[in-house]
Amino acid sequence: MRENDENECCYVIFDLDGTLINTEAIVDEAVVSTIKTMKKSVSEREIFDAAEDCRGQRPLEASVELCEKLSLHDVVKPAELLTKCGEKLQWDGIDIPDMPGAVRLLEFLKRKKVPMALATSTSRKELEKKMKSTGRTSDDGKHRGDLLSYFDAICCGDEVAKGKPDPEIFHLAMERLGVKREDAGRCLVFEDTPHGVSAAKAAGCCCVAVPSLRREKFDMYKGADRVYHSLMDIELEDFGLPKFEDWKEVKTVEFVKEDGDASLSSQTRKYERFLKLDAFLELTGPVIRGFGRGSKMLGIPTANLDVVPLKQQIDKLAPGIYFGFAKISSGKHKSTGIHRTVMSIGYNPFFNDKRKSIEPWLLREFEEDFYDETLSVLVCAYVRAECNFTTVENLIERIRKDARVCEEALDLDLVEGLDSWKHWFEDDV
Ligand code: ADP
Ligand code: RBF
Ligand code: MG
Repeated sequence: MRENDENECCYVIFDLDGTLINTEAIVDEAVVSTIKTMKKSVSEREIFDAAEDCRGQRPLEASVELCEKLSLHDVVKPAELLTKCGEKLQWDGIDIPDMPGAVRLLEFLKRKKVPMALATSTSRKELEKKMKSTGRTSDDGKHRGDLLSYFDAICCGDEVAKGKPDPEIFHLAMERLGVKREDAGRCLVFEDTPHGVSAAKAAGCCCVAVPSLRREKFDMYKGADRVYHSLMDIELEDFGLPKFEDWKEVKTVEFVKEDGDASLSSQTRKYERFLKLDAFLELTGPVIRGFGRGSKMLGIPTANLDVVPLKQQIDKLAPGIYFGFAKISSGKHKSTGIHRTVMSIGYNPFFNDKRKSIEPWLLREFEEDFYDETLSVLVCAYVRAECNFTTVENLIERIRKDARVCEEALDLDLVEGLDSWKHWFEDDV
């Protein structure tokens, strides 16, 4: 962990893949089309399901598990499957989504005039392909090519002799930002892999890790000064950088520091808080069956939605706890109105689920269940990262607190921008 020393960061260096952009869905597509040509008897849905279950491992490990799950041993070996999928991956002409929170972070640092560099292992040519604007735009109306416009320096893998974990690329980034070697500690590096963290630390930089390999042991990142679940959770002021101004406090719900929370910012926090999303997100689908844990173990029923057809949408969100609104738009409970909801979208670390789930708890009582009916959820605000708990009572208490954050924020009209979703509130209720 970072010592509370005078090293105040005033430069920021970013890794690209897995840190700022998300290539997961594109890799999935390549995997599906590769396997489809090898084994006709497996359906697309089976492959997507298996891919979802193998998520977050290193490529070869994921390939081994995929081959087992889909019984591919008679048609291909894991290493060969990997090569074949690699050949399918064409970056040009594809719109690659941002990692959740990436644009918010880049925009904020740019506005605060913090010099930034990109230090990517991708070659210049590959980078150009990945960044090529396809004419398609993301939610905020920006072309992908614009991502590069945030940086004062761009360093690619083919500009250095040794790749990460060697520090060379960070030395190059520092040189281009005009930072002397002895001032390396003034650079804050964002990385998603253990190799990247080693490289940044070997260069003498301050480094935060935001692991995208979910099953990587957290101690593989122990060289990092801090590990976060997503870019949404970064506390820039802990590193001497300007503090984000968009969190809103809920002054009726007291903040209690979790055991082992070493962040400096949490020492001074008094209240729970939430972050309104730049773009609200609508998630619609039939309510599916989960493990039945919600009501039985926690006394908190959650109306689960299927993650596979909603993958593209939930990729826009960091795994975590959110709140918003829900309505049931088909089935017996249709037209029961708009309900406030607090939900977890993620892997439920307390239960160590392999697969992501979307679990909205509607903040009202229902006399009977509504499986298979269509639920539409409007996700409006982020509350926190998912966490583990030592006891089930602590988990329950925390979920109930999330509900209070939601109730207070909505009672006090603290979430702006609901007007532009008028149609959603008026249709079908
Ligand atoms: P599962 O693991 O199958 O999701 P849960 O114990 O979480 O089981 O129960 C969820 C089901 O309970 C939902 O699918 C829904 O039909 C019903 N339900 C009843 N009240 C609520 C509520 N307030 N919020 C969410 N779901 C509810
Ligand atoms: N599960 C966790 O493991 N960690 C959490 O931090 C967590 N937070 C939750 C917050 C809310 C608002 C809700 C509705 C659920 C949360 N859960 C969390 C998920 C819970 O484990 C899940 O709903 C049950 O396992 C039922 O499947
Ligand atoms: Mg549930």
